[in-house]
Amino acid sequence: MSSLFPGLTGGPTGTPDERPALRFGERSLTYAELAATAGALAGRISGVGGGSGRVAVWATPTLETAVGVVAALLAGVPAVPLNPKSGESELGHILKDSSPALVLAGPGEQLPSAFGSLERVDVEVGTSGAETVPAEAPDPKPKPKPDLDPESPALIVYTSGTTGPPKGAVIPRRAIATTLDALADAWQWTSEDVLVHGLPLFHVHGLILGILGPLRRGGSVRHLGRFSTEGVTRELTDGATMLFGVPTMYHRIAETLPGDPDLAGALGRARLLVSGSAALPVHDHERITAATGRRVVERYGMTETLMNTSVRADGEPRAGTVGVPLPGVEVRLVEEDGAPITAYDGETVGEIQVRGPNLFTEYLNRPDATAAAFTADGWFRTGDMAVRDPDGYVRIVGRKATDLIKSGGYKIGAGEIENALLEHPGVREAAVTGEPDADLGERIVAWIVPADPQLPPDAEELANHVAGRLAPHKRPRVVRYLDALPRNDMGKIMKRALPGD
Ligand code: MCA
Ligand code: AMP
Repeated sequence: MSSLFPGLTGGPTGTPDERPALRFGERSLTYAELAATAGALAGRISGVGGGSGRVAVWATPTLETAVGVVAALLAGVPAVPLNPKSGESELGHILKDSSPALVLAGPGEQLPSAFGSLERVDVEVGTSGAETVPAEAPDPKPKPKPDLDPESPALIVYTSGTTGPPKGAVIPRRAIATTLDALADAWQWTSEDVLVHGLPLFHVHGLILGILGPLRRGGSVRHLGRFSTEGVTRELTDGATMLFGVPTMYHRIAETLPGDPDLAGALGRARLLVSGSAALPVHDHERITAATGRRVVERYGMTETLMNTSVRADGEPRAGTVGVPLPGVEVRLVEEDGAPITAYDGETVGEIQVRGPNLFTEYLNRPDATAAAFTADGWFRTGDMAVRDPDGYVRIVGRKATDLIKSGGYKIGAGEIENALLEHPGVREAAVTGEPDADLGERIVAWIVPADPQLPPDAEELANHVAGRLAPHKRPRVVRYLDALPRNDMGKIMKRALPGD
């Protein structure tokens, strides 16, 4: 397989040059600088020992994270991006499950005690021209290891299920290359494009699409560090051509637009505005189009499948749909019993199943879960429910599992939050649901039976408890107290019977 990044390793675009590759705030790297910096680090971590041969990456929204991941990919060493706000129990689980040989982190980063004595390698990134080229890397064109199998693991990305702790989706090099090339076709994405976004770098959206995407195209990315409408305005006014975001970000844009003509002007200049990770409500689509004259394009993906469908840049934009299957991706809808649905009638609802080179390989250490996720003939069961319009546009209408919550574009399993809540001494019983939220899509609601009804733990305490164990985005935003949870004859909690749910 050819290199993941022809612009870094030589190829049709030639030797790495002075074109911009990455920019985070005031700090940036050209292709030549990135090739030298990541190439030197790749040499250092190539063939890491320690059993698994994997490296963890402390995935802050920084240049160091991008360089660390690129170095791992150049070295052919699987990288495990870690949410730097992971709580102790989630981080402990991921480190135990993925058993990295070392962790890559920015020089100033304080790592939590969960890392124990794990070897740490600082990602040193100078950003002023010649200083960035380490002496030991005279060749400005790092050679990818020649024996890199397209099926070999590139990244292990942790994703929540309905119950239990997150699972590590093993994403091969082949999936990254094919998904990014399919998106290039759908979006007419080229080396001329300058992407702006403020997405986290420990998930597929921000890392694979948002960092590796521009680098594979030979274009550039400007990361905002943290999403803000001001940052979007600044970068789109200053030459950026594309914006990626989750619906919460577009909702905040839609809310800001009426009083912010500069933001409207900046969005109006963009070549492509893309939303994904959750459904963008039609109302937000409409408000953005009314204020800017531009339509937001939605694409549909998953950690396990990377990208499946998209509204094409050269296709008819249609709010409320996720477009058509990407080149090379087979998408079908099936009945409850697995029978394929042949209707393209905009009405018949079925589960989306996907097959193609964009798929992950397996869940790390979870052959049971991997087997359950695929049909006998290799279709991946997404759990998303959809209909298809007569011209093939897919409309997602819901999700099979009520125990999966999408909040701010993050997938969150009800079970892992319930388990965390049950570890609080003031909680006797707990159930977690998602309820509609204009900003987050869904907000996490915790239903609690307190151990002592006279002294129930307050909402802030429970939110902090969950944030500290799992991650802040998994904390309940609302806590409701009950005397008992509704249960069926088998003792199973009946979430649909919760008041107001
Ligand atoms: C609040 N904070 C706390 C607590 N409460 N920290 C500790 N303990 C607490 N109790 C902190 C937060 O960490 C955060 O810190 C700040 O307060 C604000 O938190 P919050 O209100 O939760 O966040 P927000 O700023 O409102 O975030 C909205 C957001 C975010 C920016 C849209 O949800 C986001 O980045 N979403 C992106 C999700 C994503 O990338 N999903 C892709 C996966 P601080 O201020 O330091 O930040 S899906 C995927 O990859 C598939 C393939 C796909 O299709 O794309
Ligand atoms: P994750 O497991 O975090 O990768 O999230 C994947 C899930 O996000 C999918 O299974 C969908 O439920 C949801 N998703 C992603 N993109 C979209 C979209 N454009 N519209 C609706 N849901 C989406």
